[in-house]
Amino acid sequence: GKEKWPRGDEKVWKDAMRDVDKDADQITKSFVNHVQTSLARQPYNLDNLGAYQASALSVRDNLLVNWNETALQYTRKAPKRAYYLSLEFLMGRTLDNALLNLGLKDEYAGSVKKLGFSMEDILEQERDAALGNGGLGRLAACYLDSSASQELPVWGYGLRYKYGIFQQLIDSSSGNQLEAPDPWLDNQNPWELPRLDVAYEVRFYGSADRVNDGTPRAAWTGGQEVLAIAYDVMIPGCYTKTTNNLRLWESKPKRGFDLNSFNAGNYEGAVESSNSASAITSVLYPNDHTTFGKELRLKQQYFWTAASLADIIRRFKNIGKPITEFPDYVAIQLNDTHPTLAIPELMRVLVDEEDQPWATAWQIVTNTFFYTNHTVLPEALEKWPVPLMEHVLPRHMQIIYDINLQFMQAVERAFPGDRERLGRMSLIEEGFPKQVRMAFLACIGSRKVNGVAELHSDLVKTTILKDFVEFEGISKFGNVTNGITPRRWLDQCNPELSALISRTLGVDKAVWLKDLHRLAELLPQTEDAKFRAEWAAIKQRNKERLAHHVQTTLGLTINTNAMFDVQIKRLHEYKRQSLNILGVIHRYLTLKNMSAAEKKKVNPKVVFFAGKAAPAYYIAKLTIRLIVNVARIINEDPDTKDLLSMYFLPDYSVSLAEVLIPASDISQHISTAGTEASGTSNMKFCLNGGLLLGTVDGANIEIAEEVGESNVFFFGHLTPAVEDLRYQHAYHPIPIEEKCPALANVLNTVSSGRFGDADVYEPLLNTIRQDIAALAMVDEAYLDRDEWVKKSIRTSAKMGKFSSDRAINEYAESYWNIEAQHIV
Ligand code: HBZ
Repeated sequence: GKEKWPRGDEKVWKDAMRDVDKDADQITKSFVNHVQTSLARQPYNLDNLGAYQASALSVRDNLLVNWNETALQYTRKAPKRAYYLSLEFLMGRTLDNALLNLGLKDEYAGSVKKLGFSMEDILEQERDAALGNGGLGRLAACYLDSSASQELPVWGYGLRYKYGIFQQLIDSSSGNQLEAPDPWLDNQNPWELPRLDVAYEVRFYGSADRVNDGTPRAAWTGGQEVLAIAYDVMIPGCYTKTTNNLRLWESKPKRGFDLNSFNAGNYEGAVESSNSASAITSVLYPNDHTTFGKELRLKQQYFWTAASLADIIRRFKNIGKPITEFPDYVAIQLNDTHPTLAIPELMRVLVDEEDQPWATAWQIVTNTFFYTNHTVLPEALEKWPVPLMEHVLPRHMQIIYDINLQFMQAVERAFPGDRERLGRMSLIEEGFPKQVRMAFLACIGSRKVNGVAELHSDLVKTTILKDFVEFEGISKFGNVTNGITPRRWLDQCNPELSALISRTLGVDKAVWLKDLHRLAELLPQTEDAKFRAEWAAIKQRNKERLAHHVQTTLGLTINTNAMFDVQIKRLHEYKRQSLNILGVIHRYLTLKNMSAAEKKKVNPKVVFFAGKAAPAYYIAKLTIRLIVNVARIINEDPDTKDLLSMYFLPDYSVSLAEVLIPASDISQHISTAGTEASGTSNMKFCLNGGLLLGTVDGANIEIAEEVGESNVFFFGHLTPAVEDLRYQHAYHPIPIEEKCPALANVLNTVSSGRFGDADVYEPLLNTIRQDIAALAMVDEAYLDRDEWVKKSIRTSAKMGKFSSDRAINEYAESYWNIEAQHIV
């Protein structure tokens, strides 16, 4: 039928527009006001996107009050603050989170309903802020949420990329991944406040000349100067006034264009420098766990660290304390080595601009920074070629050489004559070209260093930073096991489960969402059949919600009576999606050989994959292609399709995760032992009552410790065994036909070309080991549904440890030495 305009109750619209009804609720008034004034639109042509924008602007007004108050009180009280420097913040959507944190979700839902809209439709309009690749970027977002919720004075600093992580498309004929840009700012972003008044100049190239006046000073001149402009994003805490800030920098040319070239008629030359300045923050690099040594990436890193430090120093100076007290007021957390240039940059500012002696400056630096390592994979450790550094950042290269000289002398004093050790520990790796080892610089320039799960932190201490532990002492090296925010990853993504938990615990969600250990009070309920039925019914409805989403977005019909088996993460060899896919093929071939009677005993299963491959990562892209093409055959096969199907959901994102995670019965975290530093989606699945199929790696180990080994499905080697196999050449493979004929059959089937491309997939077939048995155990366990639901409840109930509130409090207390500030 024809749509009626305005939507909703005409009188409500009119009263709010004319402001005649003085009692009309504030939310409705502010929504309507934004429609008229901010958006300059009329009620009769307002669509869902407009309604989203009006809601966002109205919610933003609420946040701004708290945000201003928070900033004011931090300035007045001048407590020590912490700054989280991260090149990535994978925030996802904001509106729902802001509404829940403000406690206004029901009120807003009521208002927009009267005006003819549904909150659900409005929420769907928002584009994800996808300024990150994966776990590292999402962790930064969870930590901002927890900092504000714990009332901690923590600000984030990052880059305002014009384009976030690429959009992933799957080519329908080949099954290959295609990449498209993510123009996330095209619809305007109501959540950011441009601060054109907050701007810093950042220099590149030029030359650095020592002053030679008996001080260590140098003058850095010439080259290119660009402007960093601040954009602020409000970070509300959960049920608190505290609203922190995430400051993102945009690069701009210092002048519109070069007047000399312009006047000489060289118009292209005139805009060239302007384009090169804007290019710095144009796009997020889509590589995780590889480094490319690209000049633009180096410029991003320096641009961001220089602007952030200048801003932090200016704020510190407003307190009026001597610069030597900097570390008493400022802690800076380095999220991986990406911001390591902040170390030589602070040295440069202290020595060249503040005229501090070298030793004083180094003392300040090493009491200010903290470094978190997120990987021990050698290919992921950042190294910058010395010639590139000398070209782009000549003064910083001098400073790094000076730091290294002093450092090498100290190592020599501690281990006289140990030349090999000096070579191993030098900040400069010999070779053609020489390279700067950023993890070593981050380590020696920081107060403390930590890994992100117990096993990973042990590996950091015993492998990549072993020499540094011997030199600097073990107490500098710690662990902070990662966490996730239960606000987004339970309350927001699984509202029914959240409501059941609140009812069962007999408290408002505000209580347990900020004290997640209280979930343990659910444990006695495992024996209550009625509770189990409710728990299982919610899982079922979440599966139907996912199926509905896939139906409407992809047009695919999913069997919701099946077990949902989910693996969603970046595509990477070490994460072994290949192992999962081969397990699926094995199941397919087994089903093909079964009699009708045998098939009756099999529980149906749907396997979901999602994740992006770095655009230049050949094997990762090949894995996607294999998944898509195997799915095509399996999902069409009348012999098996009721019992097994498989889907690759394109364009994985935070928003898609919010639909997938609550729907999972079992999820796969099957990295080679010792390679996945922590993993964080493993925590999200378990919090939502999904069981875990995993290897003895990362945070899987600590999850198993909490929930009990009988509630998780573990398989594979332990880390030391993997290390032995890999490094002591102790691995003598037994022919696969002898060890496992069924597996041999799987491998042979892929090689045979049954799914196309006979030999293209060969490189993939090497990683498969022995998860077939673990999959069989999962199937068997799922047959006893009552026991399965008990495992599900026990898992969720024991996830208290993995709240990012716990993690952020560990950083605040044991690392940054900052205190909560209650905003009144
Ligand atoms: O950080 C991940 C780890 O792989 C994962 O185990 C851990 O849970 C998570 C949070 O600590 N690391 C990443 O996500 N790393 C990156 O995304 C990355 C991005 C750019 C790089 C290197 C790595 O240059």
